[in-house]
Amino acid sequence: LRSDLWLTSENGPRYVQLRRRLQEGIDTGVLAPNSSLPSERELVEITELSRVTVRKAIQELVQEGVIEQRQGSGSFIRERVQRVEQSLKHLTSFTEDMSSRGMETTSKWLERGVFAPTPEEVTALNLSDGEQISRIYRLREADGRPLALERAALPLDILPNPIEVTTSLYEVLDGLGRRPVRAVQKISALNLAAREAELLEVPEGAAGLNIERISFLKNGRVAEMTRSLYRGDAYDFVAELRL
Ligand code: 16G
Repeated sequence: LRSDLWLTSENGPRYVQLRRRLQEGIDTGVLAPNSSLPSERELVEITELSRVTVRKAIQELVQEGVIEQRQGSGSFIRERVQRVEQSLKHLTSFTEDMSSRGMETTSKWLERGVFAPTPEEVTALNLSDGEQISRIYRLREADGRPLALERAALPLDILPNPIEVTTSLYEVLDGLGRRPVRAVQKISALNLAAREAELLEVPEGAAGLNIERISFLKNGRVAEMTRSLYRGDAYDFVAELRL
């Protein structure tokens, strides 16, 4: 890490160079997951950079979720999640997506019941004044690791009793003969707010994907509007394009 060995030959601010050096150490396994990072003071001594520079490099790595600061015991290299490659071709459920990868789905329930819709749900689901919806809000985990927060709204004639959903929503809809056959999905980027970040076990402000799915039955009736927040460090969405 000695800065006289690298500082002069590289471009960019010093904290960026240091961050790059630390990232390289992590990528090559010199700094292993769960091991502790040298303290700020030690890094200042080794690199002979200023405390401000060292702190800034560390802050950025914390922000990116590469390292984690634990109260009173310093900074640690976070274990990296295995990224999930998700095709944007088929209308599948979370449970199906995970089981096709040999992973088991579990959910932590945040809300499940009949509630008033949000204004955007009223529009998306073509609801009439005062009409309520079945709400399903859960933290979705694969092999025990949190990957997404999903808040679904369904018209009551599509899903009259949300309590019936104990594992897979699409399985329940299938049983009712109302499995969606088509969906429109919109994906945008966002920084996760404190509460969502905590549930997804990433630092506040970490990158997330905001995915909105509106799905339809065979007869064209809208079946579901689901807003999902996916961990940005866990997903690659893949679409095949043809001329
Ligand atoms: C997927 C869908 C979500 C659907 C859920 C059903 C996305 C972005 N969203 O997560 O709209 O409600 O699957 O999953 O893919 P389940 O049948 O496992 O409950």
